[in-house]
Amino acid sequence: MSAVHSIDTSTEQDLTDGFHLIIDALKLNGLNTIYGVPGIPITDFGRMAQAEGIRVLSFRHEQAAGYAASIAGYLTKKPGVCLTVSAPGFLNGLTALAHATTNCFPMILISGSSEREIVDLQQGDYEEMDQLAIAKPLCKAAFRVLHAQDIGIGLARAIRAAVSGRPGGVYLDLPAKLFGQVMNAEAGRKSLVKVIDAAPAQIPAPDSIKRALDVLKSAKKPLIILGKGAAYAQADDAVKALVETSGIPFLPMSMAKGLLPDTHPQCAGAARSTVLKDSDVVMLIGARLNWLLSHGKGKAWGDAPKKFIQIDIEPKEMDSNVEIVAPVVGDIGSCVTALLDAMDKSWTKASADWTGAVTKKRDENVAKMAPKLMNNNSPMDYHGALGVLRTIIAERPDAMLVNEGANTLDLARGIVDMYQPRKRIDVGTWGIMGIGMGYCIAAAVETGKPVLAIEGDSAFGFSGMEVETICRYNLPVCIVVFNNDGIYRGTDVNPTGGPDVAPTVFVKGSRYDMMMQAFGGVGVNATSPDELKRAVNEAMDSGKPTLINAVIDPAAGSESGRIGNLNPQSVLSKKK
Ligand SMILES: Cc1ncc(C[n+]2csc(CCOP(=O)(O)OP(=O)(O)O)c2C)c(N)n1
Ligand SMILES: [Mg+2]
Repeated sequence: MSAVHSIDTSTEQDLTDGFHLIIDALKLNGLNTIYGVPGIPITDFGRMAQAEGIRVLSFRHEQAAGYAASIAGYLTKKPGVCLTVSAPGFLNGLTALAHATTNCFPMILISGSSEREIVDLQQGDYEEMDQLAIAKPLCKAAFRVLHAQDIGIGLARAIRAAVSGRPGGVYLDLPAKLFGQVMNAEAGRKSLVKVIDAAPAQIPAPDSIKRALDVLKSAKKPLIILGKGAAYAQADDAVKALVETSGIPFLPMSMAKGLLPDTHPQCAGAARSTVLKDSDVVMLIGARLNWLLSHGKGKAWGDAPKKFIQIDIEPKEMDSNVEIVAPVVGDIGSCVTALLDAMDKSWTKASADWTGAVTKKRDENVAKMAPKLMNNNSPMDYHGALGVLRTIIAERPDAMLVNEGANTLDLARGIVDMYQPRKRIDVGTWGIMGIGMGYCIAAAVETGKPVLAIEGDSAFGFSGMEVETICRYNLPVCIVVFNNDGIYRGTDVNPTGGPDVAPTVFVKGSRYDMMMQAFGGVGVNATSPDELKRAVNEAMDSGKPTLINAVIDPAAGSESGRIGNLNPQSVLSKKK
């Protein structure tokens, strides 16, 4: 037993405990919001944190709380904090921690855990689980604090690990006994650590900048791809200046939309396949050559030889899929600024031949799409409904947009233009369903802006119970459920003719709007684009929690949205 347990309680006013040291350590480091679910052993901790001025947002499921924390990290560059109970609560939060790590969002999952002595002997404690060991392979770092005097340093390590270098998820294991440990208050105060310069600038090597610019100068058809790492960096002015000084067309990845407006003359979003195929030098800024970019090779990239320049904070990212001829390793802000500084006034902008060809293609595609977006069909198709939402975002460019689903995701991404950085938050690197309501809550809490969520009916179901949370905290969230009676389409049939419906099909004619009404929010059933428009505008004006059941033609969608090609195929099933 350590000495801290033997202190005479007559000096109680000079004591502090684990509960308060954790709270003080969080506050000292500006971590003032906790997303979580209460229970043993962290219920009192949540109460005390609230009493001490931390905003403690209680969810209905830890996964949603975890997703909220992860996106809070993305939006603020400070780790989002998720708090859970042991074993099952921890596991529920762990998906979000892994998601944060995969997406490079800073997050700390704090879970209470059971008695170490019993867990380690596997003697069957309440919610027994070796959480630290389980978390380790799924996050960037994992720590356990056993003594009250180590809380300060433990949290400091967690914060640094989460935000420095490539950000990610960190697990912090706090055994039940820690919370009640007492120690001298003065010594406790001194044990706290305020993390200085948690994410230090990482300056790129001058050689790497020169090499990158040499490659860029040699390009006839250059392209810039902006990833969510570039959006995360909050180096918005520098990125804009680099794009505009270079005159190079840019392609925003999903969550980088709005870093420069989608309506920017150099935006090649609507000419994606052309620029991927025809470009000869591609500069990746905070974007990885993963599946979302077809690994930088194959059909999508065409036959013409390509050279890649990559700007990323993580050196291991270089050559991950194809050769990177000019790796630039450093934080996005420092790298982009260094490139700009080295591009003197004589910099020749990308050729008008190339930019003209890209603009022509883009304008053709936009013109082709335009009439589809104006239809007022009932039931709605995706284009009719999204045409309305596109206009609403154009009129309210500072609103946050949350998006998940398959067709609902892919079509919204293509149709709804974004105008400001970090306004679009979505399924991310994994294409994960279930981020929806957690993202809505964190977006509203962290930005104070109104939130519009565009949700597939399946996607919504993963976190739908959190509409109660949204109502409880009276958040300005308007959820539009694209209700096509199922996953991808609501028209599949059971080939056996048996009573079970097909695995992709839900109850027909469901009324998701009534879920919101159950908790005192506004529910609207919208069957035409006109009705949808009215309801969304009303919700965005009022700021009242609103759910709009947007009735979509069950036959309108396609298999897996835009990524049906990723479904495995067998020659056998084709023959049938
Ligand atoms: C956690 C998780 N589980 C399952 C999936 C597989 N999945 C991809 S999209 C999708 C739902 C698509 O249906 P919906 O949200 O209704 O969009 P729609 O295409 O019908 O518009 C599912 C279940 C996933 N991406 N993530
Ligand atoms: Mg659906």
